[in-house]
Amino acid sequence: MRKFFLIITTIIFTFTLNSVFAAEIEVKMLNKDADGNKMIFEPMLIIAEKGDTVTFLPTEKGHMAASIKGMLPKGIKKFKGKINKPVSIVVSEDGLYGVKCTPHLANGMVALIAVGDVNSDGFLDGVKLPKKSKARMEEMLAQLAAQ
Ligand SMILES: [Cu+2]
Repeated sequence: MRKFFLIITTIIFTFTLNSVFAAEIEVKMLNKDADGNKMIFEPMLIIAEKGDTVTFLPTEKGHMAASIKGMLPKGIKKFKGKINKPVSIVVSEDGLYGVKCTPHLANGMVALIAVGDVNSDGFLDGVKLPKKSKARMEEMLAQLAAQ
């Protein structure tokens, strides 16, 4: 019986710790960043821990955030925010999460969330992206690999 209570206490403690340490990460959706890059998420590459919440904020008008088909870890449901509305996602699985602003996908408005130990091999395989978005994705994957 004592052992049972010890296990329960440990479980509760672990959950509490996770909720205390889970971070809230904010990403701005911008027409232009300080460096003059247009139609951009800031930050574009988001390094998160499992359990964190990533919120995309409509800092400037005309943007939204949605998951990109085929670019989510297994077990993560697709998501889609509305234009000019914030949208949050809890990153509850390790892996890479591809995010887009649908109206500005052709302008390269994509973001990448990396959670835990990430293997980016083949991440872009079979995914159709406009040239600018693909270039930014490749740039971020290279940044990740260099870490
Ligand atoms: Cu946009």
